[in-house]
Amino acid sequence: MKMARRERAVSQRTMASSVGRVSPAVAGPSNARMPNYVRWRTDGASYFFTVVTYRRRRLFNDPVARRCLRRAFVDVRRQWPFDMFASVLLPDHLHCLWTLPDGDDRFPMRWANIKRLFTQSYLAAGADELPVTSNRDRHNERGVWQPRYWEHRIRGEDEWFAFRDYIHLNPVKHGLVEDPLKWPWSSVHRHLRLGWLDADWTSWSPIKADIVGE
Ligand code: NI
Repeated sequence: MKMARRERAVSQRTMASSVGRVSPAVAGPSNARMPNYVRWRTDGASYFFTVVTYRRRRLFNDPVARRCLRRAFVDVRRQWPFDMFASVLLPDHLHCLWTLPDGDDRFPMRWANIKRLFTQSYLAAGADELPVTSNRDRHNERGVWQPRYWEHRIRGEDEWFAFRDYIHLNPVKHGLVEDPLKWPWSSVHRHLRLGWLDADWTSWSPIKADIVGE
C-alpha cells in the first residue's frame, strides 16, 4: 500500500512537470507532429471516397440506417479487410479514407458489397425504398444509393492528412454543426482520444473545402 502511494506521488510530480513544460506545438501542417504509427501507409493503395444516397435522401438521420451501415462495414471488412483511417457519416452521404492490403485494389467489389448488405438489412428493417425508373430496376438498384461514387487515389502524405481534415471538418462545411467535435458520427473522436490529433487541431488545420465539393 505504501509503495502504491509513493508511486502515485511520483507520477503526479512527473505529470506536473510535463504540464509545465512548453509544448513544442507550433503552427504547421497537420502531419508535422504525427507519430509514426499514423503516418501514411504506402504498403497498399489509399483512397478517399464519397458515397451518396439515392436522390440525397437523408437516410442516416435514422439510427436504424446507421446501425445497418455499421454492420455492413463490419461484415465486408471481415471478409475483405481494409484499413479505414478516417470516416464521417452525414445525413445523405459519407466520406472515408481507406488503405487496402498490398496488391489488393478491389475497392469496387467492397463498396458493392457494403451497399448491397446495407440495402438488404435496411429494407428488411422496414424502410421504404424510393420509386425507381424501370431502367434502374433492371439493374437491381433499389433506390437507396446513388449508383456511382466518387473516388480519389491518395498520392502522398500531405494529401492523406488534408483529406483526413476534410473528413473531420465536413459536418461544419455542410452547416450541421459549428464545432466538428459536436458531430457524433465522425472518426475525429477516435483520433483525438488516441492522440492522433491535438485538441486544438482546428485552429491550424487547413480547410480544404474545395477538394471534393461534397
Ligand atoms: Ni460532405
